[in-house]
Amino acid sequence: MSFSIHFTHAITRRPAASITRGLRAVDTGNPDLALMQAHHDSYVATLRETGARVIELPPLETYPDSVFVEDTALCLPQGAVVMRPGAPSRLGEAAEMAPHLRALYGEVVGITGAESFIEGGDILVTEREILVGRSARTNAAGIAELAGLVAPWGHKLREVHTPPGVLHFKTDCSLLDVDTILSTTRLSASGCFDGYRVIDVAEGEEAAANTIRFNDLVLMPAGFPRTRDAILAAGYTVREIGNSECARLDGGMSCLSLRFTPRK
Ligand code: CIR
Repeated sequence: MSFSIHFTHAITRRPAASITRGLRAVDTGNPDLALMQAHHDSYVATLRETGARVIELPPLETYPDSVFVEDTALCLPQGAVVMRPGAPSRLGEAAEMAPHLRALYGEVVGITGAESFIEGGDILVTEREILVGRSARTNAAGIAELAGLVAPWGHKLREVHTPPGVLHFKTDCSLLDVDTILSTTRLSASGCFDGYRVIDVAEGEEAAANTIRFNDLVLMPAGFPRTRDAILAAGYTVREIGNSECARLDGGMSCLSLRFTPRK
């Protein structure tokens, strides 16, 4: 079993009505909560289809972006690291996640430096290394602190760059299998995936780059047929999930869950 693509558990959080105050780079109108909830239901059902245990947390009205649980923690087999989100309105979300991780993991540590900021969306875990993109949300101090925390667990960390104007490193890439990365051309052109097999998303379908490989399935946002066909042609089993409402808030497939196999 490969820890980067096979998981026994996931944690999600139902969207809150306050989602209309969620952060966004460009305002394309408020998300429709009922439609977002319907998409979320199908996301959770698809994760469960693989046999995983999915823990659905209740909505958290205080934090409009709290449906995007990925940003609150990094979950590795050896333990979990609670993040320090760089968006001030999201900082408190990490502490809300910590007790749920402690219930499942033997070891839970945290990013604590006052100047350290890091969000899970900037972290891509592959079988051989952990790539962390510096971004508007993730800084050098946060990356250095994370490197120190995961080194005793045997993980090597490599700092990379998030393309300018892109929210998170993983907005533009995802892992399809232990050797294969789906990426936008603007990111893969930087050479950061040299040594991996790279499948580029179709031109004009950049928003399809944020997928997740979860056990035997690849979950991808609906509406990107050329990229879907490329992933299918490469032999993966694909599930398309509606993402129109999360996309208004710059969110995608990876943002909506923490995926892991905890060691007690
Ligand atoms: C934010 O700006 O923080 C949210 N509106 C979207 C977070 C997406 N999370 C992710 O890519 N991991």
